[in-house]
Amino acid sequence: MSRLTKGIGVMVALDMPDIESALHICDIIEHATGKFCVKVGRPLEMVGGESTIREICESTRLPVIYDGKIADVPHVATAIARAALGAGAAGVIVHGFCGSDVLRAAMELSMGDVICVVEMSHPGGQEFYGGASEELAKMAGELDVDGVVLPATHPERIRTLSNHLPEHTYIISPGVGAQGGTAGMAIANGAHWEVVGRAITLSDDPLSSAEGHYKACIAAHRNAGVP
Ligand code: NUP
Repeated sequence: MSRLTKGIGVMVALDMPDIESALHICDIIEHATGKFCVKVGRPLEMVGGESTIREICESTRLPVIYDGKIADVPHVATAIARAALGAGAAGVIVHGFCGSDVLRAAMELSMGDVICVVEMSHPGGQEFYGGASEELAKMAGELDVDGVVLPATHPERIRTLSNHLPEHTYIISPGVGAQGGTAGMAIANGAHWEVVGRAITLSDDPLSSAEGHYKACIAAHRNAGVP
């Protein structure tokens, strides 16, 4: 499976606890106008583990990211990452706070993208990350991870923290819609992929919601003149 690219797009978060609904959303998103990928979260993974990730990957042409928010010692972290990437995921999300050896071990698999959580989007994400995220961003940049997670709920943090990243690192940004982030704001502040879950998957019309979010991202990118 091809890795993610840096261009502007929407990553649709699949957190529903059943495969049929997830496949249905994938089918809709495949036919949407715009640049999209999907993200398999833990609630969906809990349904059938590795075989759920494999089924999603084999059923869609969209790139699939596994959001296990892997947070463990290197040999366990790599076992999880290996399973997800071996099942066809284009990349895995790994917590940065476990340290550089965990990220390095996942990168050494060379099986897909490694995306490092640098700062989280929920209110509690500000309690501890505030003091650590600059260091986490520097570490992610020095390791040259493929991508990082920065919060769409605090777009100004994207602008600040991206200063520590190499030019080619992509930024994915959750928190748009249900968590209060405005569509396009993360992109306007330097993100490349806005992560949108419930605002699309629970919408009465997921297709137009997805296309609307994509259009907002493109418009924000054009207006902001960010690279
Ligand atoms: O900091 C993070 N915040 C966050 O919401 C890091 C994440 N990976 N996510 C994920 O993004 C979360 O697990 C969910 O899959 C998605 C947001 O979904 P929603 O709030 O748009 O429904």
